[in-house]
Amino acid sequence: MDHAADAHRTDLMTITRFVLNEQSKYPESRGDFTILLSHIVLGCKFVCSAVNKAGLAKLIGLAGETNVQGEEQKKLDVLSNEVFIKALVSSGRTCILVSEEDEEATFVEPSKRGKYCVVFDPLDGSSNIDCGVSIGTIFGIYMIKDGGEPALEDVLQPGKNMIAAGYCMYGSSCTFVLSAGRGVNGFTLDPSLGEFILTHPDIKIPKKGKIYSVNEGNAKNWDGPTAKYVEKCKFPKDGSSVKSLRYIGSMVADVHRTLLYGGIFLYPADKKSPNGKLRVLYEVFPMSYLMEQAGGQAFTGKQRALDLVPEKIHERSPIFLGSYDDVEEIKALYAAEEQK
Ligand code: AFP
Repeated sequence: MDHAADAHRTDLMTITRFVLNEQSKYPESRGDFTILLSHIVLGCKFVCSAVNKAGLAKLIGLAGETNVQGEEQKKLDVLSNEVFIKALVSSGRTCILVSEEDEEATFVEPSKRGKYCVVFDPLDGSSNIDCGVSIGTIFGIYMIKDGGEPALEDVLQPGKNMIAAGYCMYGSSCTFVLSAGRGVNGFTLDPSLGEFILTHPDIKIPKKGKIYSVNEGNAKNWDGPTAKYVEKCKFPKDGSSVKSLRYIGSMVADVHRTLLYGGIFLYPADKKSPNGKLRVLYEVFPMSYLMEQAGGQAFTGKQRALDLVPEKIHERSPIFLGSYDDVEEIKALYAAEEQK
């Protein structure tokens, strides 16, 4: 009998236990972050359950229609947003919330305020919902700048100032990936326990990968360096192997694969969208933060992604992120273009 393996199987490291362990390394900590995180985790569990039922829900009424009880079905992304806003406000630890779903930032009323600002996309990849492809929630956390009144400047900070970031992927399993600035850890939801269990400790992205991930349908509008990079992935002239193309069109799923298998994810600028498509605060920054924490890199085509200072809450930026060496190659191509 393998007692060591048995002990491992029965000694479950839940996400709350993990964060409490981390917290105990900081004697001055009052547990606010742990409480905030438990509310984010609750939101993710709710969305996971709603996503799992989405196909079934079609039997009793489509989103936007009325179900058999005469209640209107809320669209999953609208519902997810409401759940997260309520969970975050009720944590009593937040002061400003920026959601992909809401044009304006939410300023939490003074009696429920705390010191954290949360930027999030409650359900990213929503065009994939109806065909059951993996989708996810992405979030980043800032600390309010000083003790004064919360202001928009508190969330218009460079990504490097985030104190934590993560995502939850609703796929064949429900996976929560988190970094609070000391590496990246992955947890998988055990549906029978209703708990996220540490399954991917200290994730490190391979230094170089064999996969590139991009929407090639936009190729005719790409700039020189992006076009050259993708050409090299397919027709390398330096003796290196060709790369495989994988593209789901759901950032959480594409980034999750990149983090575990290595490679590069690109959403570049193009002639039609000079700033790319992805949003700085709740797509580019959290994923860049995780990549750097896992030993990879994230680059905008001009600079380190986490150095960007957003001017607007829904601002967009091109992004290239993934394995250290792969991002290094695209950086060299942009640097060469600048020299011209
Ligand atoms: P949707 O939420 O509209 O499905 O967009 C998803 C997304 O923001 C991100 O998750 C994907 O990486 C990216 O857009 C896919 O964009 P393209 O469809 O243009 O490739």
